[in-house]
Amino acid sequence: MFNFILFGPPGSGKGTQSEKLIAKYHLKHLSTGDLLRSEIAKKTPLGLEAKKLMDKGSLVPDSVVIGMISDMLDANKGAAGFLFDGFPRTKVQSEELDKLLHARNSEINVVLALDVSESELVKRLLKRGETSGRSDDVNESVIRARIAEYHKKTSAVLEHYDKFDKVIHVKGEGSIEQIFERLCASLDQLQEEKHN
Ligand code: B4P
Repeated sequence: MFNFILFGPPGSGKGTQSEKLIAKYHLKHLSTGDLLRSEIAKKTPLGLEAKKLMDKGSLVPDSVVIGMISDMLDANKGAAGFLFDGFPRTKVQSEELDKLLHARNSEINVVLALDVSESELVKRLLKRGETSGRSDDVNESVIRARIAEYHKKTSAVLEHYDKFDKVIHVKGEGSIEQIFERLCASLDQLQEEKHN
């Protein structure tokens, strides 16, 4: 099994690159953002609660997303591996993910971290907000709140995986294709090392 986390601040291109990476590497894509938006669209009690937090730029509670990921791991037992997109987003989520994978005789092989400047993040998200219908993208103050939440809580995920020497930084600016090639180069090298 080959599992990795595509990591980065809001708007760094995690969702965009995940679509391309799962097609190439045949992995199961687990995006907590997509799972939450699907709950919102279905107007479930969980979705209605999550929407209030997401609209403010806050993270939803750890227990909610950990439960979702645990269910998805159980529902996809035959997967060749998982691409985690937007999860984990806190130190607690990282520790719980490690436990969930360990219980399934697996682990995170690598964390690919997309590095993008704050001005570029804000520009991309405001642009997406013009067409996406996502309420967390239309307002610059909500976008800035999401970035602040990232610095406060999510950057700890990198420190966690750095301890195990599992983090590779990838330049997340340039064309979508250029960034995809950089990510593939890191993954191909790792998979080659794993097989030797
Ligand atoms: P997510 O759905 O994870 O989304 P994101 O952080 O906004 O974006 P992503 O990095 O995927 O950006 P994208 O590729 O789309 O989170 C949304 C919310 O859900 C969070 O704020 C939080 O409230 C909640 N949530 C999710 N997971 C959670 C968790 N684990 N715990 C707690 N709460 C959680 O790219 C953005 C835009 O840039 C797109 O329009 C794209 O076209 C454009 N773009 C991409 N690459 C580009 C490039 N190279 N050049 C120019 N534009 C580019």
